[in-house]
Amino acid sequence: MLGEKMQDALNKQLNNEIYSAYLYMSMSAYSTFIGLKGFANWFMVQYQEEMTHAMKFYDYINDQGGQVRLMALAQPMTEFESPLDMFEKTLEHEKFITKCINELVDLAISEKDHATNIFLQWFVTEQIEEEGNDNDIIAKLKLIGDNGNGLLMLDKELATRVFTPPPTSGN
Ligand code: OFO
Repeated sequence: MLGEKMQDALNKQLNNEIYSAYLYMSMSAYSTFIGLKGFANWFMVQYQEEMTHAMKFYDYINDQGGQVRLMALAQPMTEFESPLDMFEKTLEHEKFITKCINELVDLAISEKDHATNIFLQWFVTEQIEEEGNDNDIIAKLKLIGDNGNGLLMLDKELATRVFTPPPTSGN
């Protein structure tokens, strides 16, 4: 059973996760436009991952007898200065999501909602990986600098990323 406050906050995070998917789909489209198909693949896999995150919130709200309420999506950015700019914006966004997850945990604790607290722990761990992946790619892009060959090599590496669906339950 979800309290009204917790339900509203989980619905807001459902929207945040769908927005994340939308943002990465936009980055994938931009990558294709500038000829970086590997980057496009990486962001499209990220889009798929974010939709599974959204579905975890969707299923959890339903499983707890709550009401899913979908909201409007903000327009994502469609232009970027460079691949580095895209990943810096990705990291910035993931830091925002980490903050949102931490605030949800704080709320679950203050509401004494143990089930939601346990559900959220998967996301606490996931955010470490999300930020770590972005930091790794940013470090590589900084090393590459203006080197076109380096960029094409990284593009090849990012082309190998494959979507692996996470477990469907909250843990
Ligand atoms: Fe759902 O982790 Fe990124 O946003």
